[in-house]
Amino acid sequence: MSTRDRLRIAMQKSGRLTEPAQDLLTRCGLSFRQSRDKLFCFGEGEPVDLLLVRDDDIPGLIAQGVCDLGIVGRNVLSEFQLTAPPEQAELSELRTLGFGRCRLSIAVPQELNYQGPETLQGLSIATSYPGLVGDWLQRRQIQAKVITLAGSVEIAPRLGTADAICDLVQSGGTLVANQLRETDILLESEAVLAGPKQLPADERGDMLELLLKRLDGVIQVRE
Ligand code: PRT
Ligand code: ZN
Repeated sequence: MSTRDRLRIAMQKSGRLTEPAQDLLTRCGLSFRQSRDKLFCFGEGEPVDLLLVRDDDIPGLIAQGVCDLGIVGRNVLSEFQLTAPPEQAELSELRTLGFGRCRLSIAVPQELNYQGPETLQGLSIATSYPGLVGDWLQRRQIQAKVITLAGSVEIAPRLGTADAICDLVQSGGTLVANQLRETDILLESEAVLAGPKQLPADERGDMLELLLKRLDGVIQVRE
């Protein structure tokens, strides 16, 4: 574990979680001076800095000790916990944050006669979450081929590259537009504050405790 006296929080640089995460930190009384390259934001007042990165990189940065905390979707955190080497996967959800709500679901072509997860036996499923899908299939003892795609998962069935998909769903509009039907929910997701199982025991730990207290106040007010 590196020795630093300032707390470092990783959050999404640009995407769905960026604005609500920034808003949350502001409500916790934190303010940041934006650096020119916009990757690192120095905290004014409190000893808390920000690292702005792709959401997928956040769990790894915490696991490596580059950052102390991260604001990230449970979907990304859970996938990391299932696929990272065991010594790196030791992360936990310190708080749920109440934004970025969505679900990770299986969806199949509307015309498929779906009669439950066993219908997926022998079929192929396109997803960006091979760890979560593999785990879900294994628990049900279903053998299906998991095809990992980085994006545009929802068009895979129409392209003929997969029989079904597993992707994030919010309104369901994307599924309907692609003639797909949601069948099973694997994970209910929202943004979470992620951290290591072992919290830092130095000054960073004190700041972290203070931040969690403020966060609880902010979350309570909103509920
Ligand atoms: O560049 P970077 O890697 O950081 O960004 P990203 O493109 O991977 O992430 P981004 O900004 O799209 O999403 C960040 C996080 O927001 C996700 O990891 C989820 O935790 C959360 N979130 C909440 C969502 C959605 N809702 C969502 N609807 N992430 C993605 N979607 C997509 C989904 O993949 C599908 O394509 O929206 C489409 C479905 O939406 P509906 O409303 O049509 O059902
Ligand atoms: Zn991403």
